[in-house]
Amino acid sequence: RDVAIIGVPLDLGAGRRGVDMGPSAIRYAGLRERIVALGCQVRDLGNISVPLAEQIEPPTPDERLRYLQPIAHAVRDLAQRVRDVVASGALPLMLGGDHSLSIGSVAGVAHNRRIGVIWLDAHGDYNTPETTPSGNIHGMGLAALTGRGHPLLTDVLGQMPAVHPADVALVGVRSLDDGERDALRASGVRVFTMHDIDRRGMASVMEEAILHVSVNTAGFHLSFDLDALDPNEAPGVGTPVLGGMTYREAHLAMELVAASGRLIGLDLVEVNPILDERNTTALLAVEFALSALGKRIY
Ligand code: DIR
Ligand code: MN
Ligand code: MN
Ligand code: MN
Repeated sequence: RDVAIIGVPLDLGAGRRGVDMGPSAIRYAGLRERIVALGCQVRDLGNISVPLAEQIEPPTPDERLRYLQPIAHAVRDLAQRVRDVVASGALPLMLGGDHSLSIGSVAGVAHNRRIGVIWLDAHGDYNTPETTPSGNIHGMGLAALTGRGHPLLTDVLGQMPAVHPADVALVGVRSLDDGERDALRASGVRVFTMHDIDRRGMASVMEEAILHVSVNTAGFHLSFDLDALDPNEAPGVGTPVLGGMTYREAHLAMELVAASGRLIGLDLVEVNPILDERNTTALLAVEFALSALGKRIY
């Protein structure tokens, strides 16, 4: 299997600075060598070029869509790169960066075909400019991909929506804004909260999620926000929420992803080295990537 790594040092979509250093931290944790050790051919395509908050003036022309223009530009760039990677037969692996980058990665993977999406997250990322409490675009990514939000975000590669809500599963949720919850309920997205994981166990939840996103699709993209994990295990994230997945649960989820044989793209996002402890969260991100790509101990 061929893997192409793309870094997206974007923090304009998040409320806190620092996730722009996520790609470096994940690379430093040994990502490339360790994927090579699995027997994959790996190309690191470097980073997408993204402006710094300090370079942009005025910072917020629209308080409900902070940094819309530079984010729209970055996700378009990314989507084109990802589309080319997919055409070359490789699996694109994105390193973030805030979760708004997935608007580009998923649009690229979904280009000219029907795909499923599994969105692992403490949050729904289903806000629109009308419902957002923060104006942060990283809280709007999944909504944009299913056709809700500003046209610069919903129509990245000329396919609207990039993904059908019925082909999406959201797993690990435990923090939703009020308007976001209503939109999600009406959307047709399949939602598995931490409550479902507690009651049913991760294996049952992930098996259903994988089946849901695999029916009549070319495969699924996994967008992994590291804040899906419990902050006690993954402290290096900008918006921690108590009550998250354990390392064991997330690891099992990745092994089920690998076993499905249907993974066609992977994002590892929201790693914030400023808030991390000795690169713990980046190291976890690498572990999860390896398991999702088929690493086995026996
Ligand atoms: C909150 C936080 N729902 C917002 N969102 C996210 O600002 O829209 N944090 N995604 O990671
Ligand atoms: Mn997210
Ligand atoms: Mn999140
Ligand atoms: Mn379905």
